[in-house]
Amino acid sequence: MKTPHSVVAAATAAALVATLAAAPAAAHNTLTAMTAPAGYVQDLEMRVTHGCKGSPVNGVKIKIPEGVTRVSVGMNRDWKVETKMRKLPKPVPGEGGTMLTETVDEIIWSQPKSVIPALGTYEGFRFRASLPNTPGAILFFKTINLCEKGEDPYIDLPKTPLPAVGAPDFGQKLIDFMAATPGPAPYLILEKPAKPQYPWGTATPTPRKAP
Ligand SMILES: [Cu+2]
Repeated sequence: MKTPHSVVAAATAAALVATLAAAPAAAHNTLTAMTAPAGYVQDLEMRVTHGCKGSPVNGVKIKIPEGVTRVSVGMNRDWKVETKMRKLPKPVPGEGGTMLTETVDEIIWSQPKSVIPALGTYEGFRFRASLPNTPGAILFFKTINLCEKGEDPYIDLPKTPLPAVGAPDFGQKLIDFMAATPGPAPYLILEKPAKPQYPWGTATPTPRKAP
């Protein structure tokens, strides 16, 4: 027998499902993982799920948000990949003791071997980046799908800042934002890491002694 509490929970869950089904959020561009540990170098993937009002997708542009550096783009044999750079406000450490003065501003995939059909399938666009060490922050990766006819922009940001991650109304406010605009920018929530990314350290291993 259901307790009143579980009935309420079931009703709430049903209402949430109805909200998500009513909102086209499930069909928008989103990052495959919507959370990541703050400060990690993270593999990311932007998922493109449909074309522009029936027109197939033949290009994708992603704007890299402030604070995200050391971007590299996954090898892709089906698309031409280009990056645009921007100057950093101040240099940040790069690999091997170097300092970086600029970072990727935009990634552009174009000229596919074959287009993404307007409906019925999806494709992931992979890149990798160093995330800022700011647990609780939300990064927005503005993305535009370019189609044979028209474009489908996911560049809208919340009109009022979202409550802090973990606040009681955070989830609802996030759902409201996703439903309130035709093109919400894909987001990534930075979580406090449970452990360092490289708990064993990153020093070069000691070479083995010759036999
Ligand atoms: Cu959509």
